[in-house]
Amino acid sequence: MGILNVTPDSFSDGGEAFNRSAAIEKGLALFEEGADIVDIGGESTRPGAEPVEVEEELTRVIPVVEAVAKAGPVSVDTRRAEVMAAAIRAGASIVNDVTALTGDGRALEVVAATSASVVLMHMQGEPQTMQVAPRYADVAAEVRDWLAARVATCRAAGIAPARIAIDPGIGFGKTFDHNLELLRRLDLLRGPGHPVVLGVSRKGFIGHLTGVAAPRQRFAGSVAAGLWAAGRGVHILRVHDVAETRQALAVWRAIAHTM
Ligand code: HH2
Repeated sequence: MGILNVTPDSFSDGGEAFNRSAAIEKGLALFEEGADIVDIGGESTRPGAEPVEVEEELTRVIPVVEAVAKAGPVSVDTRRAEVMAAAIRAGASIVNDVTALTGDGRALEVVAATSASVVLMHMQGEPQTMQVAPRYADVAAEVRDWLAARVATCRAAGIAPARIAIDPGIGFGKTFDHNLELLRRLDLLRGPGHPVVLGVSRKGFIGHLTGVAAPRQRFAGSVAAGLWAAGRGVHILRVHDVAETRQALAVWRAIAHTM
């Protein structure tokens, strides 16, 4: 899953594709690099980010979804039911929601009424405050149980199990230690039987580990974490550097599958 942020302030690539035609071009390039899905978002969810108005989010995202979805599968990274509905009408086939359809009272019914798939991500708290004091007794078990409960709610609302994927939400209301513990125990997430999505690309824990302050320079650390995750059964990696990740996965897969 290649990341396309149509935002001025994303932590990792802020402003790079804020212009509409640049965003469309980048989305198409991600498919050419080998992305199976392009994930399009119009609101930054980095720690401390300010929410954007729904009209602004629609203006940023919908024309880009419409153009990029002609070239391949598109997911829309949003917490707003109105944006989900409009993006699905514009051609998105997946809703990627960092609030797991809890952030908007209408999100569950909007997704259930369509044939779109959904990525349910775990987050403790809200982006504005989530890194203030994240707390868990057992982070991996709690994240797994919370996601299993969200899956049950989605299924009860009429979303077929085959349409649901789960994501532990690395960096969303988690300390450095919580992130590492979640990555170490990724196998726990295979319990509920849904595809696992993971976003580690350029994230803060890599900077914390390596001292690399600039997110764009965290590529090697991102690939290391991605390969670790692939080895633990993660199905979908949400990444900025698609071609390089593809290359790393091809090598890993050839070795791992011939052992
Ligand atoms: N991480 C980000 C945004 N959306 N969605 C899923 N499913 N999993 C993630 O880990 C995830 C996500 C944050 O990364 P990015 O989009 O690069 O930055 P920003 O939130 O600043 O737009």
